[in-house]
Amino acid sequence: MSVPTTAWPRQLPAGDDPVAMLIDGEWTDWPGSAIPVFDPSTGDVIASVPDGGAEAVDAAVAAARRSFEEQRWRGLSGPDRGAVLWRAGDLMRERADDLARLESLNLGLPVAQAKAMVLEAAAQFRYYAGWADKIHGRTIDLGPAERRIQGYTLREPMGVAGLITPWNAPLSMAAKKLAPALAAGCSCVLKPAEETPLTSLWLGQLLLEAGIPAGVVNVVTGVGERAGAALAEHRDVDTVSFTGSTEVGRLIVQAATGNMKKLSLELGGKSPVVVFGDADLEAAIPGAASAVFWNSGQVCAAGTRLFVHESVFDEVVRGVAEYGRKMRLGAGSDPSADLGPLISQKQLDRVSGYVGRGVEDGARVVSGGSRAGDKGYFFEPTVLVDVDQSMTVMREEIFGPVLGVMPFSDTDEAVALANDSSYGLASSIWTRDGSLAHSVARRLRAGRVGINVHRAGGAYMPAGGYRQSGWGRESGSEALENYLETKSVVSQLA
Ligand code: TXE
Repeated sequence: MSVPTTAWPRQLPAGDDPVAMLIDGEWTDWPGSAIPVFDPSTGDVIASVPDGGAEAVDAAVAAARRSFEEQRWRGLSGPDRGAVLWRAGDLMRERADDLARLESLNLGLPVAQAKAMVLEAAAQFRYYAGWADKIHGRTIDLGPAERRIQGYTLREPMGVAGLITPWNAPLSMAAKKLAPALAAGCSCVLKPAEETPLTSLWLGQLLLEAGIPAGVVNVVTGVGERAGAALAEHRDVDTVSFTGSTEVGRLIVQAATGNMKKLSLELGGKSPVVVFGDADLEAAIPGAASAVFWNSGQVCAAGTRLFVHESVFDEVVRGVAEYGRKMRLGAGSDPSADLGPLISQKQLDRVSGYVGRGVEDGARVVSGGSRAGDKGYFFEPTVLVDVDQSMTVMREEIFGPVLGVMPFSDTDEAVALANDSSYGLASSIWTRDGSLAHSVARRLRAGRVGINVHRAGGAYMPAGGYRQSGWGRESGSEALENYLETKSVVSQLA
C-alpha cells in the first residue's frame, strides 16, 4: 500500500502498488483490483489506485456520518473551521510546485498552467476560510409588536456531502466542492475521476495535516458506474455535488430520488463567443483562441462556438487558425509546450469522431483537424467554418480543441445564434461599445458572460449553468447554499 507523500511526483509508487484510499482519517489498503493511472502524453502507466465500489463507499459514508453526528467538525466555531481551511490553502501554496508537476503529469497540462490551477484551488480554500465565520441566519419581523412573536433562521450544514469530480481540472474541482462544503460544516466523501485521482488523494493528506478531524474528509477511488453511482444512490448521503457530463448528470438525478438528496450539478456546455465588428481584434483573436484551445478544449466553459460579425469574419478566422497552428503541442513537462494531450484514448476517439462527422456534414477544416503524432493522445487545435447550428459539431459538447465559426450580420442574429443551444454555461462578448456589451450581456442565456475576456472570476464569482448545463452554482457565496439547510425558529414571547 502506498500513501501520498511529498516525494510525489518524483517517486510515484509502481503501478502494482496501489495508492491507499482515505477513510476515517486513515490511509486504507482496499483489497481487490486496481485502476491504472496514465500519463496521457505517452499512454504509460504512472500509478494505480484501488477500484473501490459500493463497500468502499459504504465505509467512507459511515465514517463521514460518524464524524458529523459526533460534531467533530461542525461543532467547531466558525473561526476555528476558517483557520483550518486557511492552513489548507497555505499548505497547497507551499507545495504548489510539486502539486503542479503531479497534476501536469496526470492531466497532460503544461506545468505552468497546472500551477495556475493549483493556486486557484488554494484560493478556494482561502476564500471559504473567510466565509466560515460569516454564515448566519436572519431575524424576521412577524407582525405587530403586541403579538410578540419572534422569528429567526439558523443556517445548518446539510450533513454528509458526496462530491464527484471530473478529470479535466482535478484539484481545482475538488477544491471548489470541498472548501464550501467544509466551510458550511459538512462531512465529505470525495470520489475523484478514475483518470486523475492523484492530486485529490494528496489533497486528502494536506487536509489532515491542516487539522481536519478524522472522518470529515474521505477520498474513495473507483470508476463512475460503481463508486460514483453508489455515492449518488447512498441513502445516508444528504447532498451530492457533481461535475461531469450532462448524460451522467441525468443518472445522478435518478439515483438521488431514493432519499431525495439535494443536488448541485455542473454539466456540459457549448459556450458562445461573440465578436462584434468594432472589437479590438488584437485582444479578441487571442481571447477567442484561448477560450477554446486552453487545456486542449477540455473545459466545461470552453468557447466552442464563435460568432463573428461579417465585416471582420475573414480576419478573425485567419487569426484564430494561425494562433492554433502556432501552438506547440507537448507533454506537460516540456517547458516549450503550449498545449498538452487529451486525457485518454477514449477522448481522442471522441474528438476525432466529432470532427469527422462535422466534415461529413459539410464543415470545412481551416486548420488542424487530426491527431498529432502517434504517441499519447494529442489533437491539433482545429478551426471549422461552413458550419451551421443544425450540425452536431455546433450542438454537442466535444471537449477537445475544436472551434466552429459562423458569421452574423446584426446584434439580434448574434444573440439568437448564441442562445440557440440546450446548454447555457458561459459566454463572452468582444466589443468596444460598453452599452452594447451590457445590453447583450442581459440577453444571453448563460450563467456567465465575459466582456472582452472569456475566463475570469476564480473563487469569487458564482459559476454554473442555465438549462442543461446544471443546477446550482459553484464559487462565490452562492456555493455555500449547496451545503446548507435553513431552519426557521418562531417563538411566542411571554
Ligand atoms: O464524464 P463523466 P467522462 C463531458 C465532456 C466529456 C464527456 C465524457 O463532454 O467528453 O463528459 O467524459 C463519474 N454515477 N464532461 O466520461 O462520465 C466519473 O467517475 C456517478 C464535462 O469522463 O460524466 C467521474 O468522476 N458518477 C465536464 C465523473 O462522474 C459517475 C467534465 C465525470 O465523468 C457515473 C468531464 C455514474 N453513473 C466531462 N458515471 C464538465 N462539466 O466540466 C461516471 N461518473
